[in-house]
Amino acid sequence: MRMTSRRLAMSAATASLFVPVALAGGQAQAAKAAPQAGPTAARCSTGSAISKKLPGGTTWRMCWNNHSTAGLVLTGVSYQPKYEANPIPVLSSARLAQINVPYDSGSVEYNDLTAMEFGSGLLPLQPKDCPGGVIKSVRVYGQPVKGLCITTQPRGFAYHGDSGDVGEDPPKVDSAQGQDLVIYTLNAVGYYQYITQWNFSDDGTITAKAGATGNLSPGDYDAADGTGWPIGRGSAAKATSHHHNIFWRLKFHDGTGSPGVEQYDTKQTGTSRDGVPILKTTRKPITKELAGDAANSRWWRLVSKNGKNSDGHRRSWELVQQHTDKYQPHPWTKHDVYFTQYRACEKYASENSMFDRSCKDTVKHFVNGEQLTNPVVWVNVGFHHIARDEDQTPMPVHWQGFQIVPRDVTAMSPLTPGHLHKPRYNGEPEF
Ligand SMILES: [Cu+2]
Repeated sequence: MRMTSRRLAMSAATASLFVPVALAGGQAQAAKAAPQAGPTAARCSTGSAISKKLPGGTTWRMCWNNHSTAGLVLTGVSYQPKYEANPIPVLSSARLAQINVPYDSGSVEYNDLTAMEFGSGLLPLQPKDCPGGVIKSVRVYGQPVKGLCITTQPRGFAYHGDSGDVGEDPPKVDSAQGQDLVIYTLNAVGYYQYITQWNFSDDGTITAKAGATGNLSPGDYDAADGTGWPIGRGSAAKATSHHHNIFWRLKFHDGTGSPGVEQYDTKQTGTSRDGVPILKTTRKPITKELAGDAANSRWWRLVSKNGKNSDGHRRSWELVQQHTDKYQPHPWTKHDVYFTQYRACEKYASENSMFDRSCKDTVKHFVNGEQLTNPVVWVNVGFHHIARDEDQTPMPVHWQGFQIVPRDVTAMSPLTPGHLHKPRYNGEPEF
């Protein structure tokens, strides 16, 4: 049970005029221009540009805004690693598309974006909530809320290696620690507070994650039906178990057009004479809309039709999903990824019709056999929350998410140190 049921509002809350940065310009029309980002950086409305050069030499650029339903929206995301003369466009749009919360007891189901006006639940951040960063103001119901953190964080080892392994003489030990540009908001939905976070790493990896914190709902300590976990002394009070099915909606754009989608599967095809299994990897172009299921050794990538790296390989971005507890009963939450043909009215993974009655209602309905020439990617990551004593109080953050990893965007790692960033170390080593 949740207390909050906010009034639905369709209008986007726009960024306030706060600290215009280098890329700002173009005012109101800029948000429309962002999806058309070409080889140069996207133009953002005033105060909504982010441009950050990380210590490893990689620059990430994008525009941000807060939508009253979807929350944090990133547009015109580009990546410019060291040695690249121009920004490489990656995503024209990236945001949440639903947080679906069905209870195991069957008592209730929430759609925390569409029914709870997620983006208007933006909470203010204190300086200590955004260490080393900048907190930007966001207008919610006409009032400024200092609710967007833009900062950098260390991410541990970027690499460690011995250059003798690739033929350098004398050999060197190379090591580096990595850094992320980190962008997040905190949104209240009833007793829960969700962190919507994006990490942009110096090696080109993008990590989308949602964290749930706040408090267990006081009204949910009633699980006489056996679908909860005892919280508190003895077993008098049981918190009802539930799923958080979180959808992200991604639109890739490489600056020249929409990329294609490919699915890769690796399977055993035989056994060698030495008794070692032989594995083959197959590529399947996804040319029609698809509700895709994760499987062992299966992955998908968005691959540019035109853009190639300096090795002549087509640039692509791989989806990396890890653990998920997707909710099986609904056709719109039972699949891991949905690739749908772009339609402007298809905005949310469920309860979509509430915004346009002529539009289909769920992402499962969006998959209806169309040719996939302009793909929208819907990533579903579920978390089955069986509460535990340690969830009180406040509840420690539990995270769910996925990554977007560059595959052949550059000919070598963008973090390769200068003494190894040479043709002789790209490909088969020469000794
Ligand atoms: Cu939960």
